[in-house]
Order: sequence, then C-alpha cells, then structure tokens
Amino acid sequence: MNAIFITGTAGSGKSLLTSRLLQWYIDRESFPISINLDPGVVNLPYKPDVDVRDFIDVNTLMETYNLGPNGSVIMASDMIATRIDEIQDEVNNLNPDYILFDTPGQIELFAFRISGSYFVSHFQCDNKVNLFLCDGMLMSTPINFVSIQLLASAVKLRLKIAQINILTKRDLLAEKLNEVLGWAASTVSLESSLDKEKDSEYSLLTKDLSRTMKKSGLHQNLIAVSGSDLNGISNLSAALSRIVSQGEESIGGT
Ligand SMILES: Nc1nc2c(ncn2[C@@H]2O[C@H](COP(=O)(O)OP(=O)(O)O)[C@@H](O)[C@H]2O)c(=O)[nH]1
Ligand SMILES: [Mg+2]
Repeated sequence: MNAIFITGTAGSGKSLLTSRLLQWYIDRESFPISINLDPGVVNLPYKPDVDVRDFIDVNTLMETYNLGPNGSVIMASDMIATRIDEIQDEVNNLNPDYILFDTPGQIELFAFRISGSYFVSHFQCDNKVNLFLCDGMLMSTPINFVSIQLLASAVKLRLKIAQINILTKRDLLAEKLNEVLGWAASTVSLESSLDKEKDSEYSLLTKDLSRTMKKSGLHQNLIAVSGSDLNGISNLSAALSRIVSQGEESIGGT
C-alpha cells in the first residue's frame, strides 16, 4: 500500500487533484482509494471511501464546546490523529494499491499542528509521499514564488516524508507558465527576475532565502499539473512511480 498525502494552501486544488488521481489509477487498473481528512469540507468532487467526517462532526463540536466555525475546525483537525486506528482498520480491510489522503483546507491545521504529522508518521503502509500543491494563481511574482517554495520546504520539514511539489492550475497560467517553471529550474532565471523587482530590499532577502534552500537541498523542482484538463498528470504519475519504486527511504522527491 502506498500513501499519497495531498497538501497545499486553501483552494490550491487538493480535492480536485484527489479526484483526478483516483480516476487516473482506476483507468490504469490499479486499486486506489480516497480518504477525506478535511473535517470542515462541505462538498467534494469525489465520494470518499473513508471520510473523517463520519468520525468527527464540526457542528457537534460547535454546539458542545460553544465554538465558532474556525475554532471547531481547528479542534476537529486536532482530533484527526485520535481516529488513526479506525482509519487504518478501514484501509487495511480494503487493502488498496494507492491511498489518496485529501487534507484539510488550511495547510497549517494539518502540517503545523501535532495531529497531522502524528498521523503521517504513524499510519502504516509501504511507502509515503506528500504532494505539496503550489497554487498557480499565487505564483505571480518571483518573490511570491520563493515565499511559497519556503512554505513547501517548511511542510517537508514537518512531515519528514518524500515530497513532490506541484504547480497547480497550469491551464490558467497561459504564457506565465514557462516563466514560473523557469524560476524553478534555473537560479539564473529566478535571480534575473528578482533583480527586476522594484523593492530591492525584499528582492535581496528573497535571493538569500532561495540560495539557502538550494544549498540545504530543500529546493525542489515543480511539476505543472492541471486538475481541469489533466495536462501534466502523466509526469506526476511517473514521479510518484519513481518514489514508490525507490522506497520510503527516499526523501528527495523530484
Ligand atoms: N482551472 C483550474 N481550476 C482548478 C484547478 N485545480 C483546482 N481548481 C479549482 O479551484 C477551486 C479550489 O479547488 P479545490 O480542489 O476545492 O481546492 P482545495 O481547497 O485545495 O481542496 C475549485 O473551484 C476547483 O475547481 C486547475 O488545475 N485548473
Ligand atoms: Mg479540499
């Protein structure tokens, strides 16, 4: 069993990509299942095989503990790890090839609180990989690009498993797509775009951060994917296969 955790900022395309990967593997005669770990989600573009909302009800938490919507979603996310045994049992009974974990809308609730990293490290399976989704619509300037790479690096440090960084919504980027992929692939290209930024103080700071990520091995390439027209999904599937065949010891990703 291979676990694929799908993380990223709110609205970056996690749930849509979960549904697309599910269908991708079904079409290739693998056996994938989907698990919704977002207790606060209302509508999903797929029918989850296991759903954390069956175990944790945000509305009940609101009433019982007199919480607002935000507080109850935080509490519900903190409770995910308490349900790991039930979720593990359901998954073991199904015994799939791929387990697609769709994670809470707000990345910090999963990656930066204790529950999410506990869940990732204690869930039992053969291989684990995290897909970190960088929202294509937020990668508009080289400074934004580096700040999101920094977030991707922080998530990698928290979850401590192999990670693939994905640029989502490639269909909406038009001519910007090659520029953003150029920033990911070439320091020269990124730094020359940073040199053109008006705010030179922040541009220098961003350059330093980017060089530090490169030096420490945290910088990763980006795979551009569209959850809308599926462009790029075969590259993603190939990167996933490489990690699965290399085994869990690989923490590098692409
Ligand atoms: N055009 C386009 N829209 C996308 C893509 N990925 C997600 N969306 C849309 O962006 C919105 C948020 O996506 P969702 O999967 O719910 O994001 P999540 O909060 O990360 O789970 C939805 O309206 C999706 O249809 C994509 O690759 N291309
Ligand atoms: Mg979602």
